[in-house]
Amino acid sequence: MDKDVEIYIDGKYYPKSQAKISVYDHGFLYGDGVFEGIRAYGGVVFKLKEHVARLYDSAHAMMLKIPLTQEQMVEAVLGTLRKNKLKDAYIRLVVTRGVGDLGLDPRKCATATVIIITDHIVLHDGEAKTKGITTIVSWVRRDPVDGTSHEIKSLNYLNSVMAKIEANMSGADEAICLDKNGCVAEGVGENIFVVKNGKITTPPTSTGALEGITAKSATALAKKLGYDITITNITPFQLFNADELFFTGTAAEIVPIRQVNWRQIGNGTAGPVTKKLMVEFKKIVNDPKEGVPI
Ligand code: PXG
Repeated sequence: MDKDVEIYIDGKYYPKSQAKISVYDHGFLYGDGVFEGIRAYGGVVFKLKEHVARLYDSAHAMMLKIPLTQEQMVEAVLGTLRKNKLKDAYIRLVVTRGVGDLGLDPRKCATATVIIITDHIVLHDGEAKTKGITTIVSWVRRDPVDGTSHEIKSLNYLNSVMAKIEANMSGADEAICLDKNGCVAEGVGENIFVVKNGKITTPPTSTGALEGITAKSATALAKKLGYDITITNITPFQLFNADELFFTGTAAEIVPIRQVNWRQIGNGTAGPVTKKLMVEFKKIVNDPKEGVPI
C-alpha cells in the first residue's frame, strides 16, 4: 500500500513523491480542468472507453483541448497500469488547463496538463454493502445545468465537498443533494435509485446530476432482470417512503441506503432488488466485453 506508484504526467512517469505540477497550473488556481475516476477489476479496466469519452465531452464543454486522441488516452491509461503492475486499481485521470499566469484567462495556458494516477484500491468494509449506509439530505443544492453543473466532471467539486462535510458533521455516511427546485439530484459522487412497488426510478441529469457510467450499467442489468426503470423527478418524501434506495458510482459500486435523515428506508437493510443488482454487477466488472483488458 505504501509502495511509491509511478504517476504519468504529460507522457513521463514520476514516483508519487516526485509527481508534482506547477502552482501556476490553472487546475490548481481555478479548478479549471476535468477528471475521471475509473476502476480496474482482475486485469480489466471497467468501461474505460466510456470514461475516456466522458472526459472528452466534459473537456469539450469547457473548450479544453486535450493533447491526445481518445485512443492515445486509453493506451496511456493501460501503459500506466502495466508500469505499476496493477490488475485491481483505482485510476484517476486528470486534465487541467495547464500552466498560465495569475489571471483566469485560459488563453494564457499553452497546453493542457495530463495526469494519470493508478493506485491500489482502498476497499470499504463489507458492512456498508450488506447493511446499507446512512444518509442526510444536504442543504447544499446541486448547481443548475446553466451553472457549474455536475454534468461536467470538472475539478470544481466544492459543491460535493460541502455536502460531504455536512454528512460527516451529522454522523451520516453520505449526503444526498437536491436540485434548485427541491427534487433529488444525486449523492456527492454517486447517482441514486429508488425502488417502490417493484419499479425503479432515478432522477434526470437535467437536475444537474452526472450521467453516471455505473448508473447506466445498473440500469441495463435491472432491465435484463425484468425491472421497469423510469427517469423522473423524485421528491425527498418519495425517498423517505421508498421500499429500497441505492447509490451507484465508480467508488461506491452499488451500495444500499438504509436511512435518510433518520428515517428508516424499507426494512432498514439491503433490499432484495438492490441485492440482486449487486450480485449481477459483481459478475460483469471483470468481463473483458465490459471494459478493456490491461
Ligand atoms: N455523480 C457525481 C457528481 C460523480 O462525481 C457519479 C455521480 C457516479 O458516476 P460513475 O460514472 O462513476 O458511475 C460521480 C462519480 C470520489 C469519486 O473519489 C467520485 C466519482 C468517481 C470516482 C471517485 O469520490 N464520481
